[in-house]
Amino acid sequence: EQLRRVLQQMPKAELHIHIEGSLEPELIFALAERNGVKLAYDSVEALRAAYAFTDLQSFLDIYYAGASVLLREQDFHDMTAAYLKRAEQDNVRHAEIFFDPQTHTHRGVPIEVVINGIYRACQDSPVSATLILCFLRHLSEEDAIATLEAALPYRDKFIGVGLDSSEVGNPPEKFARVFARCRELGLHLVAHAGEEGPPEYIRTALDTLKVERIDHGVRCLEDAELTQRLAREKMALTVCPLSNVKLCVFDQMEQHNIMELLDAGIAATINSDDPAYFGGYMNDNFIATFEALPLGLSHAQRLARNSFEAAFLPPRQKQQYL
Ligand code: ES4
Ligand code: ZN
Repeated sequence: EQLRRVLQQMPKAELHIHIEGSLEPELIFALAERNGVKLAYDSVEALRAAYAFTDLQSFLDIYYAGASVLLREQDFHDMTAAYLKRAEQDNVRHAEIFFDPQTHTHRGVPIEVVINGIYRACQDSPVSATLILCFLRHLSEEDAIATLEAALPYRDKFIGVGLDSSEVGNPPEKFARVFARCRELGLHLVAHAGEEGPPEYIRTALDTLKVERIDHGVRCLEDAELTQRLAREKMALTVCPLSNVKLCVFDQMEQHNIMELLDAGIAATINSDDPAYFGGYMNDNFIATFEALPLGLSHAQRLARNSFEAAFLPPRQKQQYL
């Protein structure tokens, strides 16, 4: 119908995409072949059949296994180019792309291979694209600090840092020192919080890490005071509806709280998170959400506007979309 066309055609920014989560099974097998990497699955179909997740950790185990085929700069380039091509089809005009260097450096891949491959694809794309380096929160803060140091020769190739991987038991304050250092360096700061973790993690991400956006954040509604604060401070949440359903944060899309977030005055955005694993890219997320919930044209316009307002773009580049 008409709303569907509006959702597809409207210009939008994607602010929560893990580039390793855009690796489609077909590309995983092609790269495994190219690099002589042995996979634990016999076929594309067998791999895809394993994408039945019960929680965040059950997904992360398969996601890190999939990333094991990435060895050369060209591999990182090809993965990123494929994502950007797909994003362009969804009328994504700007993408802020997460990457997980520790997933690769811990396998012996040099960080410059990771950064240079991803960055070159961004430069070659008609979609505006910038990079956010994420620290794996299940690893130590010392490891995060060493990763930051190793990345600093490439400081001009990423605009910010984030925090991802296993949330529960790894609260934001575990990374207080490395985020303080990143803040001094003038990097933008974001963190996953309130996906599986409690509202308190959202509060410490704001107060201790001083992040500028919250990734997910959907559990904020369990805390009325925090909800009001997020609205008052115009703190953007990068919500990922298909991800939340696949990882059982919500049982079904009909139970998703994005309409409540918007109606509470929170600057929520819609994003794809790990589109190759969760069943869809940007427009798939918009359409699935709007089919399941009584959202209308004004919500669509609000979500698109929120995505550009929350983007880490210079005012002039933003204004052409606002
Ligand atoms: C992630 Cl959905 C999600 N949550 C936390 N960390 C992640 N890394 C990739 N996808
Ligand atoms: Zn994420």
